[in-house]
Amino acid sequence: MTSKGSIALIGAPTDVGASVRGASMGPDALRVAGVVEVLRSRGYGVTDRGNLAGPPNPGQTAHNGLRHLPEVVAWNRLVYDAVDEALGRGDLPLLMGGDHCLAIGSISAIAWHCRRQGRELRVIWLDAHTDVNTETISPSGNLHGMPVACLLGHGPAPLVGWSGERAALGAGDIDFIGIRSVDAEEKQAIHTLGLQVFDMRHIDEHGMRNTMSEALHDVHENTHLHVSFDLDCLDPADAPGVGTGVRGGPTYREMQLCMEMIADTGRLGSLDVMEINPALDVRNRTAELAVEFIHSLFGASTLVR
Ligand code: B3U
Ligand code: MN
Ligand code: MN
Repeated sequence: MTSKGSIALIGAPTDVGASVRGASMGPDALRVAGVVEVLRSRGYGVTDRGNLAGPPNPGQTAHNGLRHLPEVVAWNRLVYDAVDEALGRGDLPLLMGGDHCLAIGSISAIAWHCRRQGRELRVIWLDAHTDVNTETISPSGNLHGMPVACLLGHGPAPLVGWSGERAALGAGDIDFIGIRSVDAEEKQAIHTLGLQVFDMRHIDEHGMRNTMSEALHDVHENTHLHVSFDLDCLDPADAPGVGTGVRGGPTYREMQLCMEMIADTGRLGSLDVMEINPALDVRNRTAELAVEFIHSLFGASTLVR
């Protein structure tokens, strides 16, 4: 197969934004599960850029509604630079987390590049949670519950404005899929901001096919599609290796269809694979599942070559 383009794997081994330790081992779990081989089998050139080296997890409690803010800023700065460099080289960046706070750095760098190139950024946020808390409303102070707020221009000042504008994303630029756990004040924020949330009830009532058709309906040839995949989007029965699993996620088949429909757009430009926690997993099942979904996201399907 001729090369379709090149993918840069970026490992960000940290859990500074999470409530539970262990997501720092996610990048190696994905490597062990064969992420490089699967992408190569799809005809991509793959360079594993190795792991970023940021500060350790100090294991502190929240200060002023935020836990580990300096460490979260430092890790996101490293992620921003690595994603920026990959995009500058013309590679498709695949961020291997690490907890979901790191999406601030990756999506800010992508937004900056999209603006420079006159491309429209659309984000598909696959998660059990909406991650739109801020320091004033978060019940936990954990920054992995706040990346969307930061990207919309509403988080703590040191994590806002990285894309060169106050907001890396407008409310209409992000679609949430698989949501089933939203904090009380977060719910308020979703309505105030006017976010498009396809929760599990929507998927139950309309099916994954209609849900994804709706989410992807305005993707066009100038769209850069970014997928931010939190593995806790899946049902914990299938994906036990996550820190904050919530019962009642999409089935394996539904998630495969979701990935295939994204692949069909041909507009996938970048990917985050987040929150895999090998310390809580069973024989690396969650990383292996992630790799199967990555396979579909990059175009594997039963009958189409
Ligand atoms: N909404 C809760 C829980 C949570 C959000 N994201 C994850 N967990 N992974 C919070 O702490 O903000
Ligand atoms: Mn998340
Ligand atoms: Mn989540």
